Amino acid sequence: AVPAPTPADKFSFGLWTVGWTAADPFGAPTRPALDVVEAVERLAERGAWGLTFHDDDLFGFAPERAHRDRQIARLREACAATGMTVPMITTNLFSHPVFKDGGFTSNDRTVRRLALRKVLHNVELAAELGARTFVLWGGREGSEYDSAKDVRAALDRYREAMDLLCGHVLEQGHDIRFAIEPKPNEPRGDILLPTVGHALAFVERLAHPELVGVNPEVGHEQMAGLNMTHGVAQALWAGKLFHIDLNGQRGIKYDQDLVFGHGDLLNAFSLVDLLESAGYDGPRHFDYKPSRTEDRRGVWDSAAANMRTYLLLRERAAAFRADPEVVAALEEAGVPALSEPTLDAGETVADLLADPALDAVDPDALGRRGYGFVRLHQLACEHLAGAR
Ligand code: GLO
Ligand code: NI
Ligand code: NI
Ligand code: NI
Repeated sequence: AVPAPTPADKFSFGLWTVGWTAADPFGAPTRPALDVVEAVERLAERGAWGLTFHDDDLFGFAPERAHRDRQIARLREACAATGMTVPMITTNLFSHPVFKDGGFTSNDRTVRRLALRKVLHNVELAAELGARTFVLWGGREGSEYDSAKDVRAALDRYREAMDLLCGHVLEQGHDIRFAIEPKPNEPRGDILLPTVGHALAFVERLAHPELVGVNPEVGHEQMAGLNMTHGVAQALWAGKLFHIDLNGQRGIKYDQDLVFGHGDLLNAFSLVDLLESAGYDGPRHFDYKPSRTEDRRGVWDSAAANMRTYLLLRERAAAFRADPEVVAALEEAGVPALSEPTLDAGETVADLLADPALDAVDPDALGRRGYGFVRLHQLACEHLAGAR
């Protein structure tokens, strides 16, 4: 039986995901617009915990004051009635033509100032709604032509923007942290901060690195041919996994935004295993798109599918970890042994260089060691396939 999602699982969805009307570069929308109240109600019925949104998703670009207030009030009422939360919000710096060369890093200074003002307004909204995480996806920060962007200057401007935002949040006393969402390309030919690793390195150069982490997305790492689980592990290691975008992607191609697990299922399995065993307690946020072929029912079926897949993988990962054969195979593979420091406590370089035990080692014999990784992985596959 598939476990039923509950708010304790902390599943959240972007309003732009279930609300996507499925217009793509080659075709018109296939579904009508979705109202925010319906989104909150339908998601709550299915056991979700949170709704996230871009400013433009809820009240459009440059809204009339009354319309903006009304939409925020309707969202608040729907949340109060259903128990749904708004754990994260984000700003759209990519749809309007003004941002065609970027927001924080547009070559046009006035555009950069407009972008900053738009984000500052939405940071205030985040604080009002009690959202603890503010995601920044710089989809238009980048270029198609190397000569068109001074990347070092662009990174200076990116840093300037982040330092300003962090300074503002500290000054206002808001309980908000920023999470940068890397993506290698699409819509720009090359996007700045293309992978988790690039973003982590950037964060260390900021004035307030403690306020900035990452929001890795499954499909974005996989579009770059990278291993999402490894990227997330490094983010956790750095204390920087502030948020996560779960979805599915099949290889190096356009951004598919499939349901979580509908791409590389084995990588999804190791990702859930990692999140659960590392004690990640942030939102499990789905950033997917109900495929263009789907009608309203398909939208809600696909929303539920994300949560079902996560919960099934969580169950399968727990069974994998509890299986004595797996425990033995992990031991044989040396997986737990990697946690032991390579030098003894207090051991020096001189001690290591003079270690008689190392003189006695036969490297050829050591080189014949089998690690049993394939057998271990097969055990994972069998658990995933429900055979154990
Ligand atoms: C697009 C991104 C986008 C972000 C969103 C949150 O590929 O995944 O959906 O997650 O703008 O800032
Ligand atoms: Ni994405
Ligand atoms: Ni995507
Ligand atoms: Ni995303």
